[in-house]
Amino acid sequence: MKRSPQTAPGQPGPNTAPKAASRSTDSGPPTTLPADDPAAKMALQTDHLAEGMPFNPNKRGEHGFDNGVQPQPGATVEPQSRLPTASTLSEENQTEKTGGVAADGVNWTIESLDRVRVDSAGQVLTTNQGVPIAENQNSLKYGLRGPALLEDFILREKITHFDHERIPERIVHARGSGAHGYFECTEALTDITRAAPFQKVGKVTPVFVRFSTVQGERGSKDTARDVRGFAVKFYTDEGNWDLVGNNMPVFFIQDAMKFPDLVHAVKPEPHHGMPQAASAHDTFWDFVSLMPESTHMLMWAMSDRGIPRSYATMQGFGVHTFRMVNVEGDAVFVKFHWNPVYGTHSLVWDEAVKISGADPDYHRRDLWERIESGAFPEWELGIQVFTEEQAEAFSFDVLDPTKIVPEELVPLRTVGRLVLSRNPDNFFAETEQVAFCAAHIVPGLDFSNDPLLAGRIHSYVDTQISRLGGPNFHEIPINSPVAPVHNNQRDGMHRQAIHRGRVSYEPNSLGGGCPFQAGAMHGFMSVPARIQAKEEQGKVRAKPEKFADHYAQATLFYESQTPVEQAHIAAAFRFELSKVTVPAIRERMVSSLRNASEALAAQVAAGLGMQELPPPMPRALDNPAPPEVTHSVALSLRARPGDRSIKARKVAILVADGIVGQAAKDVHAALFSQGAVPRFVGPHIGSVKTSDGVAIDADASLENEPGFLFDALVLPDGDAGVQALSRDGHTMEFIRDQHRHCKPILVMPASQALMEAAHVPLTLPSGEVDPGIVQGHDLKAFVVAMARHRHHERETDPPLP
Ligand code: HDE
Repeated sequence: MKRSPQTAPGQPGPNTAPKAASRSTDSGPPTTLPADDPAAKMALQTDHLAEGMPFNPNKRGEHGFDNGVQPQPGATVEPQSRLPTASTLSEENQTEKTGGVAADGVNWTIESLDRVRVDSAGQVLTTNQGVPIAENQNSLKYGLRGPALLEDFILREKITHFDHERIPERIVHARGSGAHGYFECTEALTDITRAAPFQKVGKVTPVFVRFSTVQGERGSKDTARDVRGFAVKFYTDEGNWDLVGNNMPVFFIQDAMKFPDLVHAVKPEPHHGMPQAASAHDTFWDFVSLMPESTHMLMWAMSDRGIPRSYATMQGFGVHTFRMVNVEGDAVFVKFHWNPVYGTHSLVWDEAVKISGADPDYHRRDLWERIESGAFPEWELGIQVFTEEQAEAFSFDVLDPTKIVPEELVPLRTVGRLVLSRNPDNFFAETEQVAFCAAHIVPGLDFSNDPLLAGRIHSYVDTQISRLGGPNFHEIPINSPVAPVHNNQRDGMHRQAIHRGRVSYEPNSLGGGCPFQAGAMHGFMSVPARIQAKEEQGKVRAKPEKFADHYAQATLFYESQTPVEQAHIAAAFRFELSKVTVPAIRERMVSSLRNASEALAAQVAAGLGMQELPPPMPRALDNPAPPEVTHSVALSLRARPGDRSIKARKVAILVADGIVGQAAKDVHAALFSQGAVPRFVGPHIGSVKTSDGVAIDADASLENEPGFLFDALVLPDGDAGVQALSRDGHTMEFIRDQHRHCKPILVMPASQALMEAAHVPLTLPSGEVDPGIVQGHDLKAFVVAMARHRHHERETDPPLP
């Protein structure tokens, strides 16, 4: 890997100042950032670049015959540095693993992408054949007012390429966002696997990660209630390993045979194409209520896990049971878990609904901004390792993807960490064209016989062939391994490799026998996994007996939630089923829920106005084995609060003419220094006349960034300012939403009046002190309140009037 001359690998670069995340991709100049901050520099230099061209000086010259035959070169402005013309700040950010500021055109993470990065700064416009284009404003015509000419190859090339700019979106997981980073091994696993990333403590493997929703189309909202994809491509020394997982550890179905049915049921209904990015409709609930094995997954999807606050605050899971294999060929079973360092945090439903309107890119923006500001998302990799013999004894079947292995039964071992440290340069080239595949594993890993996994092993390559236009999608830079590729596969659409020689078969002598098979020591080996011959092991379409227990782990999940989480699950079922137009489907679902939890079923039924509960659904298994674990703390989101920092959390500081400027600035500086993202929000963007003459520029307005987009709220001091704010209905909505969504609020003395005007109580419904509302100027207490994220004790269902 190339390194910048200033910095040795692994050493912090010159750019060591902590980059608190006070940057935003939306509204307002970040005038409050220190001038040496890369984000501030980029904003300032971008502004200068734009200023350098106050109008289009070529416009006049586009008219008339004489101008037409003598076009002028386009106007250009020299950027002050490479910053304003780069896609991202990533090369300015340093991490202890990837070193300091990268040299021009160098990625710290995946060097193999460098050869295809294009930087047009200072370059002349050309056709795809590299021919310089003299004039890019008009098509070629016969005379100024005459017909356009077919010979205009420049126009035709441009339009033809444009006509084919879109490619088919993914069948599922169409909506997604990705980032580069690295995986670092923190515990060597040589005893159980020869997989390259786990061979040495400190070993770094580059990765590309794509997060996604499942149901919605490519342009759909980020905050839909849905499962999230969590797909990690490891560019290992021995080829690419894709761990294509989700943010929930189980799935709706047990066999690949049912996947098209599930997806058809959850996607928009085929007659009218509605609803978009939502499971709250007839066909989904019709299907799942006829498939009781989905009950466990429904619990997860209806929990707050279905509406994460951020990709950085959700867990990831490999879902299926996999195998690890050591050099001796001994295999163990393994489950993969990604645990976020920032903790597991979610939205509340009302907030998710509102965000989807105000900012459909909420998660995409959040991921981008975290990485640009250096608040890199990070996860620990935990594994659960168990033997085939142990698995035999479990009450459930480890091949069943609707079952977890409780952490109380097989504890988690933390063996590495994943850090996302670089945004893609180009969304299409990287995030859209990345092709994950459940079949991509490397020596030292292997599959289990999970029948859902088996279908996936086939499916992913197949879908890429039509989505990415042929069998050579592995050569698209984002997909190509850093390990060298040598085989006798040839030709096909869009082939990049230029193979030398005349040999494309094996065995051969004309190529000296190369490329030759690697053999057991170096090559990928499947675990023989011999099954003792049994009479019933002929060809069969059926499931193993233990798969028939559909409810024990649904019950385990529900019983392991805190009361607040349980209430949210009930509310989600109520909401989703209330959207179902067929009463019999609602009843069927409630009858199934009775087998998982009578209390939940009763609450849901009451919420749906059912007079009486339907009888419990008949079970597929009369006497399931008693579960080993009946309560698992790890299943609650509360079990992983994270590092309790306030890093990357967005805080609105309301401002208006007449507020006390210094107090607002002090809060801003204090929050900024702890890595939060404070933003001044006023009735309009731009300058605010404070009572003490301290200059403040509002970054955002009450209108363009409503309250529910922020994690916390600061209400200012200064009577005149408070009065101005209280005359604006937006302020009232802002405060009410913050309160309703259980977020921390700092109320400076004059703003008591704002709370009153918004009819927002300073105490809890019980009359006790609301720990999420901090009065006065007590910033320390406010930061403590923020570290808790939300104050659910404030919540009522329905919300306060
Ligand atoms: Fe996928 N899945 N899936 N899936 N899946 C796809 O591949 C499929 C399943 C998952 O960010 C598709 O490239 C079948 C489970 C993620 O690009 C497709 C079955 C889990 C992503 C496909 C499953 C996943 C996909 C669509 C049942 C969690 C997005 C486009 C046998 C462990 C990856 C594509 C990205 C994408 C098929 C079930 C996760 C059609 C047939 C279970 C995260 O190939």
